[in-house]
Amino acid sequence: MPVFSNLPEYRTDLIHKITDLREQEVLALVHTRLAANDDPLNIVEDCQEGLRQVGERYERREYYLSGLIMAGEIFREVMELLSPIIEIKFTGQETGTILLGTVAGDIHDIGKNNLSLLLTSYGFTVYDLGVDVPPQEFLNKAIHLKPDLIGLSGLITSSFDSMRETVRLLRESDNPQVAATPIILGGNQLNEQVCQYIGGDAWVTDAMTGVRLCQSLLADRKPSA
Ligand code: B12
Repeated sequence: MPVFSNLPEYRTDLIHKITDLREQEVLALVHTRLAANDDPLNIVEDCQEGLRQVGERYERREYYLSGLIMAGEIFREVMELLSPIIEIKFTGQETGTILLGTVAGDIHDIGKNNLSLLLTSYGFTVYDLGVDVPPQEFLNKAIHLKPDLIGLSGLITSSFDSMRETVRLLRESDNPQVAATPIILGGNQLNEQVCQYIGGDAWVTDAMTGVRLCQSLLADRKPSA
């Protein structure tokens, strides 16, 4: 996790504007940073930190649910500006396929969509099942598609049990290829202990690390020449 207190002012400025839900100021600042050729991934990272702080205000009851909704909407608008640039800037020739979805009971999809955008830009084929995906649906699609990797997204504590159940079902599949498919977990609330509880192969809290992980897992699976 980056140390945000060490960031330059123009970056903490965006974080604060997101945290304060200043929609128009956020969008103006994003335009300014893009015009100055800033890395779009830095902008995503700053937004993610801003959203995390919105979540903290919600926990402290300084914001209501509407605050979370507003924050999500601001980020969606930011991503509308960033997506075309990310698609051009980040390209790759990966040939792997990944089955992706937000697990049952959880409707958070901003982070999952970011990951999907980056993976697609790098050349991966992404099958996105959407949100609130039951374990059985992951299994059915995995049997049908035989992906190289499976990615489970979950942002709320209760999604850990959905992730665990999904992993169990996949691992116990009669289909040996599906049972052996690496499963990556993603979401801001994850840590090593939670990953072990769920039974995933790896976990990440940001999309770019997720892409690198997918690349290295695929390299491990491909037979060496
Ligand atoms: C926006 C938001 C919402 C929006 C979501 C809109 C949407 N379309 O997604 C709405 C308003 C719908 C919402 C609803 C709720 N929310 Co909410 N929400 C948030 C908030 C503020 C931001 C989440 C976000 O988008 N972050 C930005 C993205 C970019 O980050 P990310 O999701 O972590 O994703 C990154 C990585 O994790 C990774 N990644 C993500 N998925 C995957 C998957 C794979 C395979 C990989 C490799 C990587 C990867 O890549 C992403 C990009 O870098 C968080 C606060 C926080 N700390 O995150 C709370 C938060 C997650 N919500 C919370 C809560 C409590 C709720 C509600 C229960 C509120 C309520 N009373 O109804 C509901 C739950 C609804 C449900 N059943 O799912 C809590 C969860 C607490 C907990 N421990 O369970 C949080 C943490 C806020 C808080 N601090 O209290 N929420």
